[in-house]
Amino acid sequence: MAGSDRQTDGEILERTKQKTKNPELYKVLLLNDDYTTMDFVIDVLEAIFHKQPAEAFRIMMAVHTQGKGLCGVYPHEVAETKVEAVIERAREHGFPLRAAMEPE
Ligand code: TYC
Repeated sequence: MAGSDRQTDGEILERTKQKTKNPELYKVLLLNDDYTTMDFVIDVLEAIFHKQPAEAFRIMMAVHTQGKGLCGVYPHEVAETKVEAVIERAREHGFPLRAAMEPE
């Protein structure tokens, strides 16, 4: 019994050392299209990416003029959830707005 106690202690120490391993990060991008309104894109940037109004406007214009724009950098699961939230909100409003993720 004393032996297995020691082994359990060892595993816990090992886990403590590894728990801060960095998650892989992904960029979430918005893509331009000809049909989604500028106001709706700004709404998405404020509601889903928590941007202030001036920053939301800047990103929207970057997407509009350059084809795509960076909305944020997140761990894989968070990035996936953001992309799905954009597509779902756009679908609810009848817009074809698209989002994508790529490794940082
Ligand atoms: N190009 C759109 C328009 O002129 C606006 C727009 C901006 C659409 C950014 C999508 O991700 C986008 N109404």
